[in-house]
Formats: sequence, structure tokens, C-alpha cells
Amino acid sequence: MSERIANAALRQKVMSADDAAALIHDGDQIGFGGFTGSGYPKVLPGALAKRIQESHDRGEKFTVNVFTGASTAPELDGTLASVDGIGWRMPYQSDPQMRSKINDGTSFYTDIHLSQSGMMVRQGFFGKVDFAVIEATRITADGDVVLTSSVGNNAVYCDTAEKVIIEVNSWQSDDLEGMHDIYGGFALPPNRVPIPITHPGDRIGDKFLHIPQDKVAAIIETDGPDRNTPFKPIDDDSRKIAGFLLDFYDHEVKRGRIPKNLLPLQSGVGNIPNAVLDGLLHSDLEHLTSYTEVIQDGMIDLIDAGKLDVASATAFSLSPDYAHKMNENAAFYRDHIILRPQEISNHPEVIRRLGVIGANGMIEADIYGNVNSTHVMGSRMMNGIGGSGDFTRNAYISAFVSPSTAKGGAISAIVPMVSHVDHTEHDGMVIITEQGIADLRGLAPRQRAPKIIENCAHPDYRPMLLDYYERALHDCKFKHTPHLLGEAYSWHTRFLETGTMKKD
Ligand code: 0RQ
Repeated sequence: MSERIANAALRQKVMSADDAAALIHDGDQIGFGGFTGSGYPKVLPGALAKRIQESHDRGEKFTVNVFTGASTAPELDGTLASVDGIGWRMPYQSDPQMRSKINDGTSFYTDIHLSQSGMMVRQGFFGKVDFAVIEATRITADGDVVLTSSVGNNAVYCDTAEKVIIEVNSWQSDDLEGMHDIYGGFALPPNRVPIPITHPGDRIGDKFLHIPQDKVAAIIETDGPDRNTPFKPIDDDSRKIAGFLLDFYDHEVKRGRIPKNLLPLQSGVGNIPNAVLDGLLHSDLEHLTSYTEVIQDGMIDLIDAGKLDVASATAFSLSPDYAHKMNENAAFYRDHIILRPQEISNHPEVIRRLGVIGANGMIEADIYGNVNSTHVMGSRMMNGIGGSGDFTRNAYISAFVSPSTAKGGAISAIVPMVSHVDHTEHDGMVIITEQGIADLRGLAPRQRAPKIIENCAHPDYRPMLLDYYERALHDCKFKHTPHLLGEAYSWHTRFLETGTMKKD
């Protein structure tokens, strides 16, 4: 048996994934570990999916409600969704099978801010949690748990669940011990206290997760990697967008509005944020810090280059090569990286206090600066709001970045009116596409529209957008935010009917 379970009493609870899955029943609510494909349980979900399928084959109903940190992987969301095993799920997800079950109406999905997901569970808003299923790299002789590549909502689920199942994964580095900072100071109103973080590098909690031993129902030994998808090579558009963002930071430094080493950086995951990190690597900026939710490859490069002093997050989202590097060198990286519960990594109070500079992806923005991050054509769920709302509303400066078109140019990312609103015109401050940048701070709606159209829309769509805006200005009775309401939405209808937003 693995040396990674040093506690004698907990060793007695080791069993197979099938035996552990047998403890779970129809209708149970399960809080799973896992955030952006890191630190999720690898085998219990598959065993549970098998059990669910066997029940369905017998004509019996069996679904579970799934809570996570954020997105997981095919071994969790994918396997449970593929057997129609998820009745209801929250929060962020990005698995193709999960997404299709949400969009075909099989599973309910409640998309909430990542900072609030755990808090709402603590508040009892979603009822009782039957099981927490988390991943550990080690259990100490005292029974303390060393988490792996994400913290997410693990502490919430273990605090609130009736029973806990722990997967001890020997693929994860033993040296992750000391990287986590598990804050235990949560209380419900009226007893909340300030969160004592004044610098991204502050440690305010414990390196271990403490779980009462009598709650532990099963321990499963595993040895498998995280999802770890490789990043695409940085394309020209991403490089251009990153260039505009970095020039903007430089402009803000010159104006004396942010310090020379910037303010703590937050970035969403994906190609454009990775290009931004690459741009920072090749800049002369030094002593950078990050207060974000996900550590991706580019941040590891910045740490290696001695440019990033400290990064605070709740999870890794690394390519296979970088995950390997992390496993080999976790003892070095833990001096520069802190993994916190997502209640803390995304906490509005801390984001506002530190003056985080945020940059997130979007699906579309409208000519007045409202942003849709989640719904394709207004009704098909893509991933979810994730942490973009936590950071956008509370950041010192918040930007949205996106190519100006999608689907080979058939869709404009700048539209008259977004088909779904995640971030209102009151939240985001800057919009950037490969065409340029629109700094919206201090601008009224009628000052924003021409700027967004001229600076950010693709040239193919600029005349159509300008035509819309000018007619709205002329024909709409109200001049604060002029709209031709029926026509604004027809952009999306036109795409659904003809496959392009362009008029023939
Ligand atoms: O789909 O791959 O099928 O072609 O959306 O688009 O351009 O690859 O960009 O990966 O950065 O995703 C908003 C989804 C952007 C992401 C979103 C289609 C496009 C493609 C992906 P295909 P790109 P990205 C920290 C912060 C919310 C969560 C968040 C997201 C696919 O950034 O989920 O910010 N954000 N979290 O073709 C139709 C449009 C479209 C479109 C793009 N206008 N219409 N389809 N697509 N624009 C991270 C966490 O919270 C964990």
C-alpha cells in the first residue's frame, strides 16, 4: 500500500473505486475537487458512472447533483454526463459532453460566480452535501491532507459534506506540500471578519486540509495525470491583442496611474492570456506579481526568468511538459506560488484591495460595452462565467480581449446588442481585439459606440455597425443609449438562419 497514507486509521479505509462508488445513491449531492482540469478525482467518477449506467439498464432512475471548483476533465464531467448521470451542476464547466447535456436539456446548470459558489454551499442555499470527493497527494501521520494541483472548493465541500472520499494520487508531486494556503476563517454573516491579505504573497492559513477522520468514508489510491492540455502556438491575432494590452499598461504607468512593476495581474486561461504572459516575458518589466485563479505555462516562464516574484491562484492549468516540470521542481515553485481556496483567490474584497488588473476573454461585446462571456447566439451555453465576473467588477482596471470575429469571419464579436449579458457596461473598462483598443473609462454610451466600432470591430462589419448606430441615433426616441431593438437582435437570428451575420 502507498507510503503516501501515513495515518494508520485512515489506511484501514482504503478500498477500490467500485466499492467507494457503491456508497453513493440516486439524488446524492456531491462536491468534487477540481479546477480547470487540475486536482480532480480521477477514478471514483468513472466507477460511479458505471453504477449509474447499470441502474439505468435496469430501468431505475439514478442521477447525482455535481458541485465542483470549476471545469474538470473527461474522467469526471465527461464520464458522468455520458451516462446522463448529472441532474444538476454548478459552477463553471467546459467539458464537451457536459456542455452538450446542458444544451440538449438533459442536465440543469446553474452558472454562478466562482467566488460565490462555495459561500452559497456554506450558507446552505443548495441543500445538504452528501459527499465530498477530493484528490490528495499525501495524508500525514496525523491524518492531515496535502492537496494536489488545485484547492478550489475542496475545503468547503469537506467542511459541509456528511462523508468524504479521498483519492490519493501518487502521480502528483509530494513536494506540493507547503504550496497550499487553506484559510479557515470563514463565518457566516453577521460574524464575517476581514480577510487579512494586503499583498499577493501573504499566507493566512494552513498548508494542510483538516478533515475529521470519522467523516472519511473511503480512500482510493490512484496514479494518473491531470487533464494538462497543450497550448496552441501563439497566433498573430493573439500576439496583436497582447501587444495592445501591454502598450496600454505602459501608457498607464507613464500617466502615473499604476506602479512601474504594474499591479497584481489576473488573466483568464487560453491563447490570448498566454500571449500576454509571453509579452511580459520579453518586456523589461520586473518584480511582477499575480493575484489570479489559474497558473498557466506563461507564469512558470516568468518565475523561471526571475520576473514574477509571486503568483497567487487556486489551481494550475498547465500543458503536459509544464506539468512535468512542476512535478520535478515543486519544492522550488512553492516559494513563488500560493494555491488558495477559490473563496479567497477570487474574493471581491481582496481583488479590490490589491488593485488587481484583470484581462478576460469574451464571446461578444456590444457597441456600448456590455459583454457576453457565456452564451452563443443568446441561448447555447459555452462554459460559464467562471471567475470573469469576480475579477471584472472588482478590478482596478478590467479589460476584455477577443478576436474581432469568430467562425472564420461569419460572426462579428462586436454586435449592436449582446444576446446575453454577463458583464454590464458598468463593469468592463477596456475592450481589445486584434483591430485595436477602446478605452471606455469615463465615456458615455454615445461616446463609446463610435470608439468601439472604429477601434475594435472587424472592417467587414464596421459599415454595418455604423449604419445601425446612425439609424438608432436618428430613429430611437431616447438618446442616452440609442437602440433599434428588433433589429439589434436580428444579427444573431441572421446567423442562425443563414450561417453568417453578414447581409447578402
Ligand atoms: O469555438 O473552438 O468551436 O471554434 O468560442 O473561443 O476564440 O478560442 O477563445 O478559448 O478564450 O474562449 C469567452 C468562451 C472564449 C472563454 C470564452 C467560439 C469560438 C470557439 C472559444 P470553437 P476562442 P477562448 C478565468 C476567467 C468565461 C470564463 C472566464 C470563457 C470558442 O474566455 O469561457 O473568463 N470565458 N474565466 O469559435 C459564437 C461568438 C464567439 C464564438 C468565440 N461571438 N459567437 N462563437 N466563439 N466567440 C478562467 C476560469 O474562470 C476558470
